[in-house]
Formats: sequence, C-alpha cells, structure tokens
Amino acid sequence: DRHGPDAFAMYVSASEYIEEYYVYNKFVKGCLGTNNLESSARLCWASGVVGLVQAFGADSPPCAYEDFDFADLFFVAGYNLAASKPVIFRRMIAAKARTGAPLIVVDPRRTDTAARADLHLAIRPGTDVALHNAIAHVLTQEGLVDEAEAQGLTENFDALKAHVADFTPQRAAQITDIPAEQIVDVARRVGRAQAGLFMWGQGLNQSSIGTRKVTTLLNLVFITGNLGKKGAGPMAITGQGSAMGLRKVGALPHLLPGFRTVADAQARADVAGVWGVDPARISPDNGKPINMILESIDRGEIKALWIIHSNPAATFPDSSWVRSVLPKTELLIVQDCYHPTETTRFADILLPGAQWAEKGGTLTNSERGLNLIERAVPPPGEARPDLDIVMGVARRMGFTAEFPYRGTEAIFEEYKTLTADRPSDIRGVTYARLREDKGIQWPVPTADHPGTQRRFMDRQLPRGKVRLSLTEHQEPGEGVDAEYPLVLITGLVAMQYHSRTRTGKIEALRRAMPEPFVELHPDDAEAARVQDGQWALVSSRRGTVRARAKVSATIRPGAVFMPYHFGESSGDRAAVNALTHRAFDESANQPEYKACAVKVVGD
Ligand SMILES: Nc1nc2c(c(=O)[nH]1)N[C@H]1C(S)=C(S)[C@@H](COP(=O)(O)OP(=O)(O)OC[C@H]3O[C@@H](n4cnc5c(=O)[nH]c(N)nc54)[C@H](O)[C@@H]3O)O[C@H]1N2
Ligand SMILES: Nc1nc2c(c(=O)[nH]1)N[C@H]1C(S)=C(S)[C@@H](COP(=O)(O)OP(=O)(O)OC[C@H]3O[C@@H](n4cnc5c(=O)[nH]c(N)nc54)[C@H](O)[C@@H]3O)O[C@H]1N2
Ligand SMILES: [Mo]
Repeated sequence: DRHGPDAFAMYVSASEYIEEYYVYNKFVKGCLGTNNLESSARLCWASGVVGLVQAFGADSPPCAYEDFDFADLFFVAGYNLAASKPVIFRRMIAAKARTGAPLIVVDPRRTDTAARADLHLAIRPGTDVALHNAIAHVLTQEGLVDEAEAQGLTENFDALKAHVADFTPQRAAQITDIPAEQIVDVARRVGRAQAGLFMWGQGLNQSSIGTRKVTTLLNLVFITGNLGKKGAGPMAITGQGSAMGLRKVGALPHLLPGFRTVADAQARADVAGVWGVDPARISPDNGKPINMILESIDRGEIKALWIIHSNPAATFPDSSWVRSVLPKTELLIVQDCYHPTETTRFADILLPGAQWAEKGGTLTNSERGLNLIERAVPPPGEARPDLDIVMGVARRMGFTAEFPYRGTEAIFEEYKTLTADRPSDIRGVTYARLREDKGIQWPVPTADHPGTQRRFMDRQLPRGKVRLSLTEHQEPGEGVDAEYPLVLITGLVAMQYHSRTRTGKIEALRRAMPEPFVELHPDDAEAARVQDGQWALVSSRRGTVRARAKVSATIRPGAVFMPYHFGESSGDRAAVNALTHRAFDESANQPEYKACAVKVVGD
C-alpha cells in the first residue's frame, strides 16, 4: 500500500510443480499487480532459452529422448552429462555402443563425459563462438551443406556464409587454442552426419555472451538440416526439473500462462478473464530479472522480497555483495525446508515449505513429457506445501474468490483452459490420464489425442524460417592479468546438488565430497607452489576462499575448476561465490559463472 506493487518481488526456483507456479503467478501478477516474479531459471538456462527463441521464434523444444537411438553423431558443448545427467548419459553411451555414433565433447576440462568422447576439444574457456563460426566456415566452404535445404530452412543463409567467409580454422585456433586440423575434422563429421543430436550445458549458457554461444551452435544445427527427422536436432535438456513447466505457466517476469507475454493486451485480457481479476490489474511492463531485483533493493526501490525454494546468498555470484543487499529489504520472507541456510539467516519471516515428496503436482520434462507426482509422506511439523502457504496469505489479504481450490487437481484444471490453442495445449490431459499415460508429451489438445513425440517434423516453424546468428567472439567480462593470472571455472560434481542444503546432510555423499577443492594443472600448481592434497587460498578481486588442491592434467593450464556447492555455512572462507563476479549475459541476464580472474597460493 505504501510503495506500490513494484516495490515487491518474489523469487522462486525452476524445480517446482506446475500448480505451484500457477498460484504464484496469479497471486503476484493478477492480485498484487506487479510482474516481479522471477526464478532461479535465470541462473540456469536463460541464455539457452533466449537462444532458442531468437533462432526459432519460440521456445519449443523439438526432440524426444528416443532420438538418442537414431542419432549418428552426438555433439556435446560445455555439458558434463556424466555428472549432471547420469541417467541420460548412460542412455547416450548405450545408444552409441549399439550404433557407433561418434561423440564430440567441447570442454576445457577432461571431464568424465569428455573421457568417453571420440574427440575432445579442450577449448580455451569462453571462446565457443569462435569455434562455432569456424565450423560454419568449413561447412560452407567445403560444400558440406545442402545449400538448397539450408536456404529453405533459414532466412539468412547467404548472410551467414558471408559472415564466416574469413573465419578460417587457423584464425579460430588462435582464439580457442584448438588445433585447426581438429576444427576441420569436427566440421567434416558434423557435415557428414545424417542425424546429429546437439546438446549443450552451462559451459555455453553461463557466460556474458551465453546467448551468442547458443545461437552460433544452433547455426550449425540448422544449416546442416538437423531438424524434422528422427535422431536430429537441438536437444535442450535443462538443469532443474521444472524449467520447462515454469516457462509454460509463464512464471517469469515477461510471461503469462501458455507462452503469452505481459506486453500483449489481448493476452492480459484473456488471462484476467480466467483468473477472475480486473485486466487493469496485470501490469503491461516486464518485471525484473534477479540481478536487477537485487540492484533495486540495493538502491532502496524494492522494499519487500519473498524467496521460495532458492538460496541466493549461496548461489548468486559475488555473494558478499548479495549478503550486503538482503538486509536492506524492509521485509524479507524466506520459505525453505531447512534452517539455517545462507539465505534463511537474513529472513524477517521464515516459513517452512514441504519438499517434493511431501506434496503433489505435475512436472514437465525436457521432451515436453508430463508426469504426476503424488504425495508419498506427510510434511513434518508445521511444514506445508508452498502453494498452501501462498494461498493462505493471499486469502488473508482478501483474495478469497481468486483461490477457491481444494487440492492441486483443481489448479491444474484451471491452468489447462489457458493452454487452449497454444503450443503447449494440454486440454486432453487429466490427473487420471497421467496415472496411465506417464510422460505424455504436449501438445495433447484432446482426450483421444496420443500426445506429440516430436515437433516440427514438417519443418513448419513458428516464424516460418530459422534466423541464423551473425555474431562474433568477445572475451569474458573479467580478463586475467599479472595479479590474477588464472581463469576460474565453477561447476558441479556428481556427489553434490546445488548449495548442499539436502545432499550435504546425506552422510555417504558428505563423506565422498566433504570440502571444497580447486583443480589445477601441474604447471600452474608448480608456479603457485601448491602440492596435491594441500590447502590452497583462491582469491579474486572480491574475496578469498580456502580449498583443497587437486593437481591434475585433466584441466587446461591457465584455468582452475572449483565446485559451486559450498557456501559460507560449509565453513569459514568456503563460499565459492564470494569469488565470482557480477557479469551477465547481454541478452538473457544469466550470470557468467565460468570465467573470473583468480590467483592461487598455498595456505
Ligand atoms: N550432481 C548434480 N547434478 C546436477 C546438478 C547438481 O548440482 N549436482 N545441478 C543440475 C542443474 S540445475 C544444472 S543447470 C545442470 C548443469 O549441468 P552442466 O552444464 O553439465 O554443469 P557445469 O559443471 O555447470 O558445466 C558444464 C561444463 O562446462 C564446462 N565449461 C566451462 N567453461 C566453458 C566454456 O567456455 N566452453 C565450454 N565449451 N565449456 C565450458 C565446464 O568445464 C563443465 O564441465 O546439472 C543438473 N544436475
Ligand atoms: N558459482 C556458481 N554458482 C552457481 C552455478 C554455477 O555453475 N557456478 N550454477 C547455478 C545454477 S545452474 C543453479 S540452477 C543455481 C541453483 O541455485 P538455488 O536454487 O539457489 O540452489 P539450491 O541449493 O537448490 O536452493 C534451493 C533451496 O530451496 C530449498 N528447498 C528444496 N526444496 C524445497 C521445496 O519444495 N520448498 C521450499 N520452500 N524450499 C525447498 C533448499 O533447502 C534450498 O535452500 O545455482 C547457480 N549458482
Ligand atoms: Mo541450473
């Protein structure tokens, strides 16, 4: 009442049920009247999704998991599937053993994924755009592309050809540190493949040019015609379990349910009609991404923040800064299953949310498949499902008519009406059907529709044709210098999950990965006078962290790797994000977690 709707923001995760997102969206956008509903998908897949939208005109993944069985080439860029998606990784390796499809992995580190590759390109961090442009150069110069097909599928093939004409493998070799012959070899393999499956992860997304990295990879997919056939396409497998559901429901600052946008007056009217709210309530202005929400709090503009299912004091970059910002809120509500976490410590009000198995709802996976999760155990103590907590507050604020639901099925049924004739149409799905048709893939417009295994088999695309990306390489936001000579890559390990509020409590996992480590090349270890197994101090311009040295030639000289699972509650000077910097993707605002300048010394 005092500061207006935009003085409020809600920050949620990309791991929640569709019904939860639907309730948050209705409450924040339809009742409170602000679009400041943001999620940790920003930290996770924002560049990947914006890249798909730029190329396709829509965020609409075409592939099916079954495509692993039909592919004759796997191209994996900046993605450590062996650790991050072990089930899918095993499926890919099994398919490869049957079909002999080669695996190409682009990663500065020899990860467990790269160790299984037929060809591992140990790229200099941050330089993928140069690699992709050089591959496009070879493909177009050596006649490895069916030009008529490429012209038919894309709107600017000639412009791309001209753009990469001078971009020789020799030039790219200087930028990427990948030998020119290897680039040519990869390009020929990509050009010869009948059905190439292209996958990428945070090595592309988490960069100040993340969207460019993604769109230049998509160039390769589309000029080689890897769309509209089995085994081919951009296989965008997101990080968290509900990133796709989140987008469909529109729980992001610029979206409304059914892939509608807040800027579209007709969309606001349609959604307000179903929500039973005044269309004038829904703001036409995009809400803020999380980096801007935090900056806004810092400036005293946003006064109240409600965090659900997220731990930004551990997982956002430059965490010392985050910890200086959170206390500036007049009201900070945090809803988590555990306390203390790095973030709950700052809460004015702490609300106990139930975890996934203690509540129910639906999830959508990366092949658009829907699954119903039913409650397995009751929530402990005073914990309640997150959407019950939010609806309870909403009702006490007077929004009783808007939240009449008893149980999640009624919420699902209301959401469905907003998918009518939208790409994500699921009017043919009910909870009862989901108990039988597990993983049915949208669109499913009617009850007798079998679901849609693959999309765009007819190559009819939302915008007609694909827009190819004509972009150049640019160095990361923070360069190395004499004082901070090493590039820090942060990423995950198989034994831990995110900020460890859960996996850190499982004894076997804790024992397997008890403390932060820093992986560095023997040459860099020698220069730093650090030996394998010793404690080292890793410093950036923002802070210092203590980690166990792991000296190994699996990482390129000049780069060091640290897992990001450790926050300050893991111990004094354990918070890895105290090192990382606040540089964000130019189009998608995703943080650049994979390239800041550090030095390492023995402790
Ligand atoms: N065990 C476990 N599994 C998880 C998670 C977890 O915390 N633990 N988190 C889940 C989530 S939310 C996500 S988003 C996914 C993330 O899964 P991944 O994307 O596989 O994970 P990362 O380790 O962040 O990054 C992948 C790789 O990018 C490489 N890389 C760094 N810089 C560059 C570069 O400039 N170019 C290229 N080509 N590669 C580069 C890194 O060396 C790293 O091996 O995992 C999911 N699965
Ligand atoms: N340096 C660096 N930082 C990174 C990354 C990196 O590669 N490097 N990766 C980024 C990526 S890809 C991601 S996805 C983010 C993840 O960032 P976050 O989402 O902030 O990480 P989590 O640790 O999963 O935090 C989830 C919180 O929600 C709680 N929780 C779990 N289930 C529930 C529930 O059902 N209800 C409620 N209310 N709470 C629940 C957990 O206890 C935990 O505190 O981290 C990012 N941070
Ligand atoms: Mo993620």
